[in-house]
Amino acid sequence: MAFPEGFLWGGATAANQCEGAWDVDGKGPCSADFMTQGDRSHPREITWPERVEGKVYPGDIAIDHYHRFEEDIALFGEMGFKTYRMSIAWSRIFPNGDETEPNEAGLAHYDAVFDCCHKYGIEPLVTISHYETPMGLAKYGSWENRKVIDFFVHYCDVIFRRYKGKVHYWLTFNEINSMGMGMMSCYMAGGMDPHSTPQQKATASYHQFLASAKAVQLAHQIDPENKVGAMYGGIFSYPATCDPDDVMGNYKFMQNCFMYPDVQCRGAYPASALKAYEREGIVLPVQEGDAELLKAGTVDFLTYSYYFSMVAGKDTHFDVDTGSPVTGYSNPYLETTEWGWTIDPVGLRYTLNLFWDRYGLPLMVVENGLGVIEEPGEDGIVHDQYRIDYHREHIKAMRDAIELDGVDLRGYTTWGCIDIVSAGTGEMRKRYGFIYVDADDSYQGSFARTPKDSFWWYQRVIASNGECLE
Ligand code: BGP
Repeated sequence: MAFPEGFLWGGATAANQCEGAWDVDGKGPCSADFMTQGDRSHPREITWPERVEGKVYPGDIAIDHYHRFEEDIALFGEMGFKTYRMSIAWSRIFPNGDETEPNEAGLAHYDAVFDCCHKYGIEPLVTISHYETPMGLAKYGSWENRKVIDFFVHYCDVIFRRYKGKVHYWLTFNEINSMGMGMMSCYMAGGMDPHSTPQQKATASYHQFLASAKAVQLAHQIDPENKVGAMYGGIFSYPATCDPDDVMGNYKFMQNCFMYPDVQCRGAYPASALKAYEREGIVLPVQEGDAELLKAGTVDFLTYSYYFSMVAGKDTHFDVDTGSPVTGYSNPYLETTEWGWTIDPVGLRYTLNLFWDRYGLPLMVVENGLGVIEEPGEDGIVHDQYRIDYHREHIKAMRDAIELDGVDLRGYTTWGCIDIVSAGTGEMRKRYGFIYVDADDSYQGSFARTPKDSFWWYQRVIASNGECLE
């Protein structure tokens, strides 16, 4: 059998994209609550500090998972999930982020969620911060301020103690490299002002690294059974050609992206990143003891999202205004989704090898999936053979990485295992799920849940531990 016994098959969501109930039971406003709905041609707007009358904020209702989690988790159980990757909305526990006492209603909610998971034999895999920073922290400058580390660690301390024995797998920051990317990304990744400068983003990342390192140590102290992982947002690229300048351009691009897992997995900034900061005049706010802390707080495992691969080369650069990578190339060998994302299962095997060779840490693929516009057929069912094909090829790539390459891969959680709101565009109609949710982009509908064809297929995959892929 290629997949090891105990392989963690499952699915993934994030609180702000599925829960709704944005102001219920004492929850405070988080970054996602100020992001309007967009679509492929209109980016989402960030309206912080206001919520503008008449605009749609998709996270307000989302798929109402907050009130329907029992039904949803029962369906995950029916599929045979071994794990459910989800996030705790920080502002349900600390409404403004900086309180001393947690909000009991928020804590009780996740007690019920975790109990429900265990009822179905599902091990929760919890992201502590997934694009939902309490906006009460904006008055401090959010992650630019070192104080925010203490608020985050206090939040961790509370949830590690409260859920001891119920949760064993934690991820500190979703796609931690988002902080260094574009305007929307740094807001999503940490409630930062979208116009933050490269210096501000580098400072914020530095603080997130320290916070993550402290969280790792604390999790181990509170429960030696705890395992804490890093989560990298899957940016990977191939060289545009074998022109050495393209190969070098691609390498520099990847080096830049890998700074994030390097710090979390190796406990220090790579020399290339420090040199780049020096050239750009960026100064990290280093204090005594920080280097030791980063070393002592390396993660137990590395996870990442994988949707597509990119191409980079001598013309690749980071846009100076937005910080977004401009790779400047496309890949003629790959098809793309309706949202222009390349479909590249071989790239998944490639990246698993890359990370295994680079860090030698256990790996999990915690996001992978196909976002499409789809409607139920006349029989009321979504017949999503394309999604089955997509996942089958990616599972084969993981199988090859394990069986042929010896990669230590421990789990696979597909993104949006139930239809949820898209993070990038805010659309509901960009659907990834094995379960169809009857809600449209205006959040109208019955919200009924119906298994798609892929639901029964994934059930067979899990039951056979990845042997049966048809
Ligand atoms: C990742 C995020 C998720 C998620 C996914 C799919 O970057 O961690 O939150 O939503 O991408 O992206 P989208 O929702 O934009 O299709």
